[in-house]
Parts: sequence; structure tokens; C-alpha cells
Amino acid sequence: MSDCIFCKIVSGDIPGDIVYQDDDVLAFRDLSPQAPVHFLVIPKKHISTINDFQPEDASLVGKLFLAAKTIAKQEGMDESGYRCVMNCNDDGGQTVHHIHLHVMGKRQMTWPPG
Ligand code: DGP
Repeated sequence: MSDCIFCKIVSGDIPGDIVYQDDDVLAFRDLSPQAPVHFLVIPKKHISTINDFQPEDASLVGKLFLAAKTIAKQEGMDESGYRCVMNCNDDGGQTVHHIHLHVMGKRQMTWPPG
């Protein structure tokens, strides 16, 4: 999608600190990190929100989590732990409408979230 900032990171039109990619998935460090390690895992194809997932995306959704655990191990936080969050629309706190899995670690998380 031409006006989507994350599609522009996928295409290389704007830079991203990329930590992982394969045919379907890209992961890069968050511009505004909320933890010592904070990266975003996105599908390369544009999907706006969780509400737009289709049954045929089931494998792709799984790949986001498989990438998350691979990178978490690379970052040395698989054993210490980390948090995965996917926000949806305004009340969920979603600001970029290209779905992304936040993966945050290397600090103790609290619950409930704000
Ligand atoms: P959310 O609020 O769930 O939609 O999270 C969007 C995240 O995207 C937020 O943590 C900041 C991050 N972000 C926004 N623009 C950019 C960008 O251009 N580059 C990178 N690396 N991260 C971005």
C-alpha cells in the first residue's frame, strides 16, 4: 500500500533496523522502544488490522510468532522471557495500520498494561 510506512520499510523506500526477514515476514527494531529490546514482526503483505485476517492468513500469522521466537533467541531473551503484543484499532492503541507484533524483552514486564 503506497501510503503505508511499514510497506515502505518492506520495499526499502525508508530505512529500518532489520533484525530478520524471510519470504513472508520482516522484523525491525521499533523507533520508540518500550524495553531494552523491542522489535516489530510484520507480514510483508499489507494487512491493516487483526480484523482483516482471513482464513488463508492462518499460516502467515503462525510465521509471525515463529519469527518472534527465532529473533528472541538471537537477542538472548528466550529463557529470560519477553512479551508479544498486537494492538488493534484505536482502543487497542494501534497507530500504524499494517499489523505488527511487538516483541519486547530484557526487562521485567508488568500486568495489567496501561
Ligand atoms: P502501534 O501503536 O501498536 O501501532 O505501534 C506502532 C509502533 O511503530 C510504535 O511503537 C512506533 C513504531 N514506528 C512507527 N513508525 C516507525 C518507523 O518509521 N520505523 C520504525 N522502526 N518504527 C516505527
